[in-house]
Amino acid sequence: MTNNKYVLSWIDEMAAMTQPDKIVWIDGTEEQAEALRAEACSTGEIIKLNQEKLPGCYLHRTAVNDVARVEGRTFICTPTKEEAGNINNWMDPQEMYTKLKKLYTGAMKGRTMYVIPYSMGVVGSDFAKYGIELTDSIYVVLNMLIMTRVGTNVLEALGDSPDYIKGLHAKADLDEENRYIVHFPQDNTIMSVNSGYGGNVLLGKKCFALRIASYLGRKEGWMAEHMLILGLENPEGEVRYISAAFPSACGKTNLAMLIPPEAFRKKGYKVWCVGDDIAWLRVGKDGRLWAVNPENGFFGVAPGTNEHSNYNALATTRKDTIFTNVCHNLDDNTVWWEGLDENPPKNALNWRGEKWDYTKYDKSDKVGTSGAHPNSRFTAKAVNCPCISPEFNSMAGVPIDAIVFGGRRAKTAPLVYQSFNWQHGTFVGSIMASETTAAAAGAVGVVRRDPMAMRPFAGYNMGDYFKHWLDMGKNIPNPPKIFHVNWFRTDDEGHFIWPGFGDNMRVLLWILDRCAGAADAVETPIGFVPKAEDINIEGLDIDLNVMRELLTVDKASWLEDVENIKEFYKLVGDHVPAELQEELVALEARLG
Ligand code: GTP
Ligand code: SPV
Ligand code: MN
Repeated sequence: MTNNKYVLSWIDEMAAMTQPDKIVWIDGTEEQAEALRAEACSTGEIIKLNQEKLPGCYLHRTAVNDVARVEGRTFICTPTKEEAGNINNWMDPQEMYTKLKKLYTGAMKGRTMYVIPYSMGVVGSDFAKYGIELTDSIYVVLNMLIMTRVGTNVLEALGDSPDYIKGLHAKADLDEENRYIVHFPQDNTIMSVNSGYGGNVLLGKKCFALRIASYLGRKEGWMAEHMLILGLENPEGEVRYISAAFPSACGKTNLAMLIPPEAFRKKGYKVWCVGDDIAWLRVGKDGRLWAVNPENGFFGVAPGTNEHSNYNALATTRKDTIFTNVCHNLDDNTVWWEGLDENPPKNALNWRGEKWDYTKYDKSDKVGTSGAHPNSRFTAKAVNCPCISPEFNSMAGVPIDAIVFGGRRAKTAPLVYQSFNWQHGTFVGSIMASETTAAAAGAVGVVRRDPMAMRPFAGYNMGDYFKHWLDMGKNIPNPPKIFHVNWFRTDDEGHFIWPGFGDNMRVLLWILDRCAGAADAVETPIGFVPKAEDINIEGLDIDLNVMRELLTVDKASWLEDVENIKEFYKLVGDHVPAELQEELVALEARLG
């Protein structure tokens, strides 16, 4: 398929180590994909679902101990620990290569090694970067075919160049103790072993498009961010673009595909989805910041997705979709998850593949008693999304008016606020915090600082990453305005106060009005907050008092946060830029 000597010699070397029985090149054709699906069905790796109700759809279950990203086992192996920083796990590259070699040696005996040439971004575009993933998992191949642009045209575009990202994945024996997700930024190399779950093994996604790409972006003057990209069309037919960084399972897919509330829909407002997880951003010739979504599909959270919360995501999954760790309805061979509807299947298998009794479901023990795993996912094609943006395949991307940060905060963070300027906006991103979710292994619901939603994904020192944000600001003549949102404030009973989902559009409108200089705001110690009456609540069962509550800036809890931020900056270490330390001092002073 290629004469590229860099590619061929690397594959030879990896095959000599892992010792597969055979090597199969993935060419991107439907014939080959269909043959692989049939093979995976014959071994039970995937299950063919009801083809009348869900054409082209399959179910896969991962191992029970392998259901989320494993941040504790994810490493950035730069020559010095300082380059990786205190937030990343680090090991000396040679030591890590030696350790991994033992785990990979013979790992593909009796198995097939698939060679997946793929592109992140439209093949041939200025933004595009190419990768080759070697894997012994058909599930990975089928997911990569949806999530990235795969095929022989990638090899043609690469030509004789050594400029591609090497990715080696072996399932090995799925041993948790020897699970490693490792990045060697200086070698353009990713190595993943002993996992079969999404973000650990679809190496184009978090490993390449965020960790390696963020490293390359700093070197080359662009940014790789954990951001959705959406276009909001007004009744005049003008589309403005917003990118937003929320941590894992905090609402990116939902916001990216939102359907405006009825009153707005009738007036002609519409949201177009460009991307739901990753944005690559570059300064355009016009001096604005331009974004592309390097992915080609969605790896979305299933639980909570339904006709009302996210109609477009649900519609996207009605064909050509791989479901992972959801509940299997045996009566009609379809899938189900908590929050899909009020009718849990009576005759079903849970995400572990065991007979499931829906009457035993206990919300406080989702992993133990739910039908679907809380981090169960769908892999679906972007082209199948009813609101996919006409700009999705654009070579140039879309110009960004507003960057939005956000997290899950029961208290403290108001519904929305605007930063004073780029530097302060970078500070606002750097102090982001959110309650942890099931997307990563570990405790759920614990507040932790997650700067720019990149804590698990920055491929180098977090302090240098902050510096890169500040530097980018100086190089964008007409930068986006920076905001922060929080859909997750709760009342004393723990209920969300803000309705969220489609109604989040009301907040986006205020944001775009601010960008256009058309909305008012109140200056507070943390930034500009809307006046309660400036968020359009037409048709909502919420009054101005509730809006005021959602928008309050409680000084005492912010001062508590300041203490926590100081600790966090200490943890990040001495690479935190002086400008951000000054912003922190200024915030504390304004809070009095
Ligand atoms: P990753 O794919 O892990 O990066 O997640 P994501 O950021 O795309 O999150 P997603 O949109 O899949 O939402 C995760 C969970 O949050 C789902 O269970 C949603 O139903 C829920 N959620 C999303 N938006 C809102 C909102 O506005 N309000 C509330 N209360 N819940 C929301
Ligand atoms: C996330 O955890 O942010 C995801 C899912 O988008 S994964 O691909 O597993 O990282
Ligand atoms: Mn994500």
